[in-house]
Amino acid sequence: MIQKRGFENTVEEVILRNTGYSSIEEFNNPDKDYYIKDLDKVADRIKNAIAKNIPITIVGDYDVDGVTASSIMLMTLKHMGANVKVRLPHRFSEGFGLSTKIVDEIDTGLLITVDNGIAALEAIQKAKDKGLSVIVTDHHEPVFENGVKKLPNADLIIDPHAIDDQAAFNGYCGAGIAYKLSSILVPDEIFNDKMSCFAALGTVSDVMKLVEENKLIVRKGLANMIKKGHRTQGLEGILSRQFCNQYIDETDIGFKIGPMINAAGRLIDDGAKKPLEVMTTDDLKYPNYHIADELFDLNNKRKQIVEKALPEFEKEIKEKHMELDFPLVLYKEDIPEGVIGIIAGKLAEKYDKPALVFSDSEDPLVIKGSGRTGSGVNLKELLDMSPEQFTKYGGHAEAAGISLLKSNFENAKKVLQKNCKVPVDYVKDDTIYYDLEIDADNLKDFYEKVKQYGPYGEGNQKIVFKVKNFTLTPVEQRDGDISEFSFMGGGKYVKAYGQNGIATFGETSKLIECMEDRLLYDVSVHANGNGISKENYEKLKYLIYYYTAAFTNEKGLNDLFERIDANEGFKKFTKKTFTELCALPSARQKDYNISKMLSNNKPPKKVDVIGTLSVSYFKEEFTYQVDLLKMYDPEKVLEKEQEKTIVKTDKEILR
Ligand SMILES: [Mn+2]
Repeated sequence: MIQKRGFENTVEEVILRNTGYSSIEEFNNPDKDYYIKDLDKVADRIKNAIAKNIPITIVGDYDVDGVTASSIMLMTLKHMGANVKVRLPHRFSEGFGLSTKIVDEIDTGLLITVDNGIAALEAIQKAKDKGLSVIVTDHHEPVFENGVKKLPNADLIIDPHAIDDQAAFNGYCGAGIAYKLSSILVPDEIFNDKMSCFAALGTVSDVMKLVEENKLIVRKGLANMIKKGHRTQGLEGILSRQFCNQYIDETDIGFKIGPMINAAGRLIDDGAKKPLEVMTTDDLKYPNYHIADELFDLNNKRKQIVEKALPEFEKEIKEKHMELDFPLVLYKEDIPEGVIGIIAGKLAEKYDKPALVFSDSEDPLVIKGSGRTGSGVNLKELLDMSPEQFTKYGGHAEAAGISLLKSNFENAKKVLQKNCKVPVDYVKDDTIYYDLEIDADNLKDFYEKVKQYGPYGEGNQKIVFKVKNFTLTPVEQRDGDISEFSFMGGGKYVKAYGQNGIATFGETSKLIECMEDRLLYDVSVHANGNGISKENYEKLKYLIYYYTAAFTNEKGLNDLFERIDANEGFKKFTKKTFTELCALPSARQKDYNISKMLSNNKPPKKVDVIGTLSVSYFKEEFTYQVDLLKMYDPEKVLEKEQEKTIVKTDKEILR
């Protein structure tokens, strides 16, 4: 089913509905003073400590927000000449945030927490007892005991989320707060630009609402991420590894950059220090793409682990007839704790029911699990029904972390399945909703407006638009020309959907130009006349995957890779091979499918299109890309429904 959501008729009306503001002026609020009380005091305290050469230890966290917050604080204090180091918690052996174990390691000086600390009452008391000064900067919930809020015994606390009326806005992430502090401590524009990149990464990755100052932080960060000299050299390396160094949008953070920063911390106990080290490196000569290679490889490894484990779980579900289990409760040894949440999420989505996935922990008697909801079940409430089953648990309605005795797994599973019920009002909804119907001739105005109100994501969801009677024209085919595949295809991809606006509008040609540069650079680095190393060959495969993903289905890609392996092999791989391969039909299968579909319906063919728009930062401008949710012949809509012809977007394929 396809249905209009709401009665709104303009972009502004949809924005107000989605964000809950009563007027566009209030949503924009360009001159609002985003103060945080006590931030000056914190700044003075830090300046004092530096003046007296007091050692400073920053304690952050291992997720993207924790690492970016730590990066900001570390670089800021170093810039000020501080004697400073960072200690990130070890994911498996220590768990989240500041612990008494970490406090034990710090002999003297000033301890500053970022993205954690508000709930570390015991550890902070211990630090104070040892004579340390403690500054907490955090955005998490405080501890409540018998309904009474208990704050840590720190010298100063910044947590607008935990402390009422501490700030004009209380939705910052850890990196956002670190960024605010950094802006006071180092009022240097270019330095501040570099820090804004980290703040934007933390804000989007921690799924903060993209309103108020968060909106401004993310805009600023995205704009700087594509500017040489306004991002650290290390971050540039990370961005370039994901092809986001020249143009980027907010979803790239969530799907490409964030996962790469997270990967090391997911797989290695103290892995989070790797992205910290990379991101805070800023003294290399450009280009520096290689410095992020380790993170890139770890992220691929993380993907491989998930890709390998997922079918194993699915097989078990099938073999043991667990399809009707509700929730799914599964255990498998040897799966890194850091990826079980990803697996639980994928299973929950696939089976549309809650999924709890367990694997071994550092303690042989205890297994650790991660739960994700499905069918509208509140996971927190479910776990609260049988706390005696777990050694530790926590979380919220959608996601939870659980530890339990290995010997109690089967029993806990039974109890969970007995207690878990589908909420009575839950109905699975496959309807594709759109917000606005746009006339094909007005697309350009629509894009301009969409751009104004971004970034989109949490708290400001993308506007889904429908264009009726869109004119499709067949795709031209010019095989063998390198400028014709890949991102040149990006332009073509768009072109395939009509010439009324999308194709001819935007900065597609410039985008093509810059992608071509990147492509040729990568090919020349990885493949010279003497072939390439096996390691670089793997990277090159990924490049091909990336460049062709917009057109290629899974089978097409596999065909392509098989062909490379069988006929060429990495030893013979050259730029020429690359060019030839890219011209192969299998690399362009989706392109062909679209062409076929179009030529079967000799032009001009009118279709209805439902999609969202991605607005990427590019140089001083923007580029636009349509993420297609559905394209259908309105006359054959029923037939199409049955065929489920939802065309995947690049992002879905890459995911
Ligand atoms: Mn956070």
